Amino acid sequence: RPLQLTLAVLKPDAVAHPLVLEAVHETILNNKFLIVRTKELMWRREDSQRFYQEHSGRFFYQRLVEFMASGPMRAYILAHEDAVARWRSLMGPTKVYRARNTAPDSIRGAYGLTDTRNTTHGSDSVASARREIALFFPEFSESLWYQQDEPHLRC
Ligand code: DAT
Ligand code: MG
Repeated sequence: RPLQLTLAVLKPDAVAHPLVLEAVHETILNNKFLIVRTKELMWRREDSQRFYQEHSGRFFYQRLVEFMASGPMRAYILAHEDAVARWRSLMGPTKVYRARNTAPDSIRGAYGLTDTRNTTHGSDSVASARREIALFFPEFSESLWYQQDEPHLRC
């Protein structure tokens, strides 16, 4: 069956804690994702503003932008038959108290610190994934990957 791509990001709070970084990486491996690309990077505030422009004007926007540019992150392009929904489900809800109460075993339920410092990002649709992968991995060609790699990787 065809593989879907998503963008997963370990946010600065996760990368700052080696055990959290390792645990989230293990979660990726244990859930049969293919790691298509991975890199560590740090953003400027402008990168962060552009990535979260859909939230500009919300009360948490400045806080979010500052936090995402506050330290190194680790980004992954993940492939899976149901990559977008599967990764969102492993992450758990956005807000930390909801995550802890309704999905304590999810990534955010287990490791999220606050509503802002919530450990991971995951694209919320195939269209978002395409846009977000291009922002984190400008050198990656999704169309070339679907032509040259995906046919050999799908089951
Ligand atoms: P998600 O990251 O689950 O896709 P989102 O796209 O609604 O959630 O928001 C992006 C990020 O913004 C989120 O990971 C953390 C921050 N955020 C969202 N809602 C928030 C809130 N009510 N208070 C503080 N930060 C919030
Ligand atoms: Mg989102």
